[in-house]
Amino acid sequence: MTRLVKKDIAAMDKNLNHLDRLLEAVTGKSLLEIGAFAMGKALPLIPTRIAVVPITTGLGIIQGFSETVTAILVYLGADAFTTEKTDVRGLQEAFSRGAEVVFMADDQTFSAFHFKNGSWSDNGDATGRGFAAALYLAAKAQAQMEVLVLGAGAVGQAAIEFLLEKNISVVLGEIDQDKARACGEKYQNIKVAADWTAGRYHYIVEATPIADLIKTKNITDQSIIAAPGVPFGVAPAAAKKADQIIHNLLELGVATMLSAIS
Ligand code: 2YH
Repeated sequence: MTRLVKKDIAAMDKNLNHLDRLLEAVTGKSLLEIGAFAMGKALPLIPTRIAVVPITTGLGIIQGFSETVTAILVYLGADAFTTEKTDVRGLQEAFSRGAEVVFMADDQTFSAFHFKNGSWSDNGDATGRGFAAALYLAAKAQAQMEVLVLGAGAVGQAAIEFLLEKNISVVLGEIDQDKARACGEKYQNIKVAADWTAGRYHYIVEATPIADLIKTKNITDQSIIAAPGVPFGVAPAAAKKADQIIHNLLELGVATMLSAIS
């Protein structure tokens, strides 16, 4: 799993409005509306007080990570703050300042927990659903649409689940044969592609950790690609050729997590 670095999140808080307008232009919905749609939630969400707790374990704090998550939540209308203390002291601070929800991430997992209503959300799941929802909206839910999901990890599987719930045909592209077989058995209504590279797919979710995986020959000029993968999985020339690219590193995942726990 790829860990975000400081430069991934630098200036993210200042670009939220720009990203929101961009998403609206492509999908017809705002960041929060996509997140709510991904989770089948109605807006406005039930208000709650949220703390984001920095976690020092493993490789430690990513400078600006918690503050950026807080900025995204505040942008989305939530009452959110970053705790001054970290780890268990940070949790104490969260509760002593009246938080009902805690967002926190270590090197593997980024989760949100609602300690009052008992719900919780994993960033990988939320990201997969959020990007699949954005793609579905951008494609205007074309009848007969078929989506190529690249990657059978947590993000890819969550995307598959969302698309199957919407009765969309899913084709999985996964380089690891064992993973591909296991995923094909888990979701019996999907096809597993023997070769996805011929460029016949208009709608793609790129959920692998492979940089520049998608090349120009793999897509059409009508392709819409939702690319939550880190690093970015679309080669520069392919990104230019595609009709639309939906890509952001944290924002849509956080919006979907907020919707999930509300
Ligand atoms: O970036 C990450 C992991 N790759 C989890 C991603 C889950 N999809 N973690 C962030 C670590 C943050 C750090 N512990 C902090 O600053 O609190």
